Amino acid sequence: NQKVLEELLNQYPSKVKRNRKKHIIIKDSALARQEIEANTRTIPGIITNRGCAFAGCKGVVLGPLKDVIHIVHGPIGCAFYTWGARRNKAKSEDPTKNFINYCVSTDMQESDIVFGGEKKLARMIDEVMEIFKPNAIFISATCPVGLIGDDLQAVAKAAQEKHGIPILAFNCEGYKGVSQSAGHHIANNGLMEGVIGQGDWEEAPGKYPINILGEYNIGGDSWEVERILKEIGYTVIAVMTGDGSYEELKNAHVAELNLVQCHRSINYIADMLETKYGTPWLKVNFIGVQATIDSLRNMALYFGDPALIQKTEEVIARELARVEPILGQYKKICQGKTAFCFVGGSRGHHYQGLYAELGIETVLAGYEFAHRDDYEGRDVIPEIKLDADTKNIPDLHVTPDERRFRLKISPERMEELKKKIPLRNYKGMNIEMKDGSIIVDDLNHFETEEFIRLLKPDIFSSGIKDKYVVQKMGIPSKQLHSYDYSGPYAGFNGAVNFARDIAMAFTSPTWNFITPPWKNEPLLEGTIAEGGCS
Ligand code: CFM
Ligand code: HCA
Repeated sequence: NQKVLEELLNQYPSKVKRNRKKHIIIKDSALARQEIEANTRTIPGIITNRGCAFAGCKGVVLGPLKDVIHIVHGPIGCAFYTWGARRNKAKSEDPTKNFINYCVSTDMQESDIVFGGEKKLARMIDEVMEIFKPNAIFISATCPVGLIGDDLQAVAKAAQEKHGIPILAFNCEGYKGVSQSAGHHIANNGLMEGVIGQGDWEEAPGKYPINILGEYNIGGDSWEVERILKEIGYTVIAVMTGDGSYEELKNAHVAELNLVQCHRSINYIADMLETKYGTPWLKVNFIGVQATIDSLRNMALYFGDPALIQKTEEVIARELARVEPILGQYKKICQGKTAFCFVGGSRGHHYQGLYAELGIETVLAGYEFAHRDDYEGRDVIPEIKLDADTKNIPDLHVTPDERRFRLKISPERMEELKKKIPLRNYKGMNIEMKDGSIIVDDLNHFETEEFIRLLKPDIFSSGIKDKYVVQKMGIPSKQLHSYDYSGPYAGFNGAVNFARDIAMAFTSPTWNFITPPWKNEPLLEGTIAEGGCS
């Protein structure tokens, strides 16, 4: 693979080669450590898959909150981009409080850019109040708003006084960071300051109260996770933010444990909740059968109640007996195949376990916008150099809540448990990858095509921006962002759905009609002779 990589990099101009080289590694466990460059600026024009800070804030973290009206202050294209494409599902007991299908925007025009958009935004808030009466309004900024200097915070404050509901403004202009990741951080800070802890609950309404962080209910994932957890006996206080709501989130402080599924997008809140309320967080992964089982066992161990541990084992045994025979059938089709697994900030890692369960080896993986700790593990955090782009979004200064801070477990028990379960910890993707596999940060379209040509995977998984290019190369492509209109893929039922969809991708007769370019004869044949023309 070293040769493959050299061949690829040599096609770049030398400056680009120097840059990209730092973002690509070939896994070699003989080396003490392998550092990867991540969370730095993309080379302009290289055709990255990354999105912007607005996408990370409004589109990813805030957007799924269903009882909130999300106003996109900006040109209509930015709002349109976040309208339903992510497939974060939501249903509500009260249908008048589920706004998930709406897309609300100030639709800024040239005149607003010239004369300012604040008045238009204030009018829009009045209109939203008249039509929807939401539990809260969130305003998200797009690039031009920051460039012309509209004061969102002032508009939000005045409107909040006028209408008497929480109105929060997020300065998540697209250019605020090098990717979606900056937007996650901005959203985390805003939710922590303006939502979590605003409720008046002093204790949880049921046993084993937990929050699920970094679970966005894409294709119904969180419904499957909640099905399992509720059956075991957990009380889910809030999901952040899949099928979530302002109403749930404001009481999230009463949980005894915070689960973290996608660490990249929400580790900031997980840490802040521990500092403020004394609630530890546990890294979980509900993608894949074994990962789901491990997560359930770790949770039971944290609470340490024998009845809970027993119920956990009962549910695991029953679910396994149900799904294993079905998975076995699909495995026969998938066994021995290879995959590329390139997704945003955590799925590039999480889906490898599920692929492996089907007998599929991941030969190339990476993230669009993850940080070094998502690749190399949390231990590396103190070494990460903070550049100006990162410092752009400061960490909130959080202190223990005078009234509500309570250590949920003693420091001794914490130390003991940390040896057994990933409390406050995650290991990173690289550790689990096989020697010789390729790890790429911020993969671009040129590298996608080149790596496919060189490694010829049986399946490619990424997003909408590269899916069709790859399928035209004759390789089935599974979107691991939107799940291609399918899902859920989490939990036990999700593993079955995923296996079915992947097996279907391999067996589809479509591929008989497409010949990959490298299997074709040269497009031009013949000799060029001087003189004649016939
Ligand atoms: Fe987390 Fe996500 Fe992901 Fe992400 Fe995203 Fe997404 Fe993703 Mo698309 S929060 S980092 S910013 S798991 S939207 S639900 S699929 S890139 S890998
Ligand atoms: C985003 C959202 C996205 C895009 C997916 C894709 C998602 O980054 O703004 O490129 O296919 O999951 O919907 O990541």
